[in-house]
Amino acid sequence: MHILYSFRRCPYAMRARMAIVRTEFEVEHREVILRDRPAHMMDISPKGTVPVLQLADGTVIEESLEIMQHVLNWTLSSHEKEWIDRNDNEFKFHLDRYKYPNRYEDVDEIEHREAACSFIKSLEAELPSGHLSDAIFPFIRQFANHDRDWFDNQPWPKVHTWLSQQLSSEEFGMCMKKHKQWMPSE
Ligand SMILES: N[C@@H](CCC(=O)N[C@@H](CS)C(=O)NCC(=O)O)C(=O)O
Repeated sequence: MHILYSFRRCPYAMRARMAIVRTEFEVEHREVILRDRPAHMMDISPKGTVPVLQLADGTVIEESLEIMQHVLNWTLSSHEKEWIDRNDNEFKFHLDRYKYPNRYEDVDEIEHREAACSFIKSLEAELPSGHLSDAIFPFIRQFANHDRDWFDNQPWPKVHTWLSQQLSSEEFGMCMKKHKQWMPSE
């Protein structure tokens, strides 16, 4: 059996789980609490981030995008790479500083919210679809949830519809199923 170490609210883990749900790839789901990471997970992936997929043959895949690519048999086009690169670097940088300004020195959360908007405006002009959409929407969900009233009042009708379609999908519901913390004795 393949093993997936995951954390429910992590957007990287969400994108990996979306790929798994879409393909009915079977895994043993091991829910992780980040401050109490299982020794086996740390042994196979010392960098300590989730998600981590260990295939039945022992191969370890410890990057969410690589998990998606493996599960979906997905080869990224250069266009998809550019989008994901912007999401994972530019947008995530501003998202973290908007959500958690106290974790950084001299950070103005509103400036970072403004900077993050440039990515959302690009999405509004060209919505992603398919696997690319699954790779990106968990991060937009986080951004939206931080101040839902503000987000809902922005002039982004296409992004609003796209996000709510993703969030109300059966697949997302499956991917957000609750699991209790995995214990090595299980
Ligand atoms: N590049 C990694 C990033 C994964 C990541 O940063 N996950 C966060 C949770 S959302 C994590 O495990 N953080 C734990 C830590 O940094 O100690 C991926 O795409 O899988």
